[in-house]
Amino acid sequence: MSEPTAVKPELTVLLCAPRGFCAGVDRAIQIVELALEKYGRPVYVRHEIVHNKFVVDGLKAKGAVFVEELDEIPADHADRPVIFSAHGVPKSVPADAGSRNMFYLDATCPLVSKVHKEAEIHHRRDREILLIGHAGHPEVIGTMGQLPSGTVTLIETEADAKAFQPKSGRQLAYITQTTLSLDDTAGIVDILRERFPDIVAPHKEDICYATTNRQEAVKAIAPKVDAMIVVGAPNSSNSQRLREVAERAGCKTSVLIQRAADIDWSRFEDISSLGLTAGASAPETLVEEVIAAFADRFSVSVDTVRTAEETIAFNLPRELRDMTGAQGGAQDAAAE
Ligand code: 2E6
Ligand code: F3S
Repeated sequence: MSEPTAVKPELTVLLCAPRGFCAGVDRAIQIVELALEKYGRPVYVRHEIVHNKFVVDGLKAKGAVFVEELDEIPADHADRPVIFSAHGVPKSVPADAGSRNMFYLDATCPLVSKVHKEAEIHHRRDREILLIGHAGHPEVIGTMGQLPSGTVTLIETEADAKAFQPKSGRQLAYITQTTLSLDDTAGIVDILRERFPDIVAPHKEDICYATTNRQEAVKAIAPKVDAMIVVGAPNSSNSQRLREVAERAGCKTSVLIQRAADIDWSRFEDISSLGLTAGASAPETLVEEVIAAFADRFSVSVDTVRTAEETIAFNLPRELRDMTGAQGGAQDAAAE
């Protein structure tokens, strides 16, 4: 007699929308792909184009070579294109590439470039600049590197905001990293505003639309589920923030995983509902892989919970624009 088939426990998966790729990530990956198509292999990329191993490995397989610094590019390949990652670079990097006569394409997200421009404007207007962000993150290194060393003061925490002492009597201004926690940043900004009521704020929030929308979606779902999974890389700031947002919204089991193979099943034994989202650099195929892994163990029903619509798209660099059809609705950084 055959064994009775084990009945799988029921699991409702609430799928956050929006999730996954943002317009800046889409554009950055497209820049590498189109550069490979136009210029052949290898194409060099400075730093992970976006913080996702799956994306990086896929591009490596197509002929992209990833380096952390330009001097890792062999001298006999100095004529190959080099692409700067979506996170942005200090001014010294294009200057260095220029002095070596390298051809570069800049995949910096236009919304990061917008923050770079704000920094320059504040500097030109003789303001003392504070950058709210995480030390060591490439975006923070890139933004601080738009101005001479020592010009920008990094504020990471509320304690930093309380301890900050202006270096001068000049007007203060703050800018931020694009992928911060909305709530943490609001706390820091409140302290700065309380201490320095005249501090100049960004015209439009520096935390980008994708960060905002993904955090809002997690906030809506996290209180309703037994556990939350964020698909994303450990070095992805926006993905890490999503995991924290879920935890703070009351979800005790809130886990960041790169892909299905990383799931620690002991943490999901007794759940009947699961929230699922993906950071802005995580491909949808990895979300599908996670759902399939749960479907092997549970009788899964998936409900998408949409909290915002996203239609934004960015123009490609001029050198690559002729390679695709017209990009309806695409815009440059200035338009955002
Ligand atoms: C560039 C700027 C912001 O770590 P972080 O979240 O910044 O980066 P990724 O690559 O995970 O996400 C996309 C991105 C690129 N976000
Ligand atoms: Fe840009 Fe925001 Fe994505 S800054 S790369 S749109 S997460």
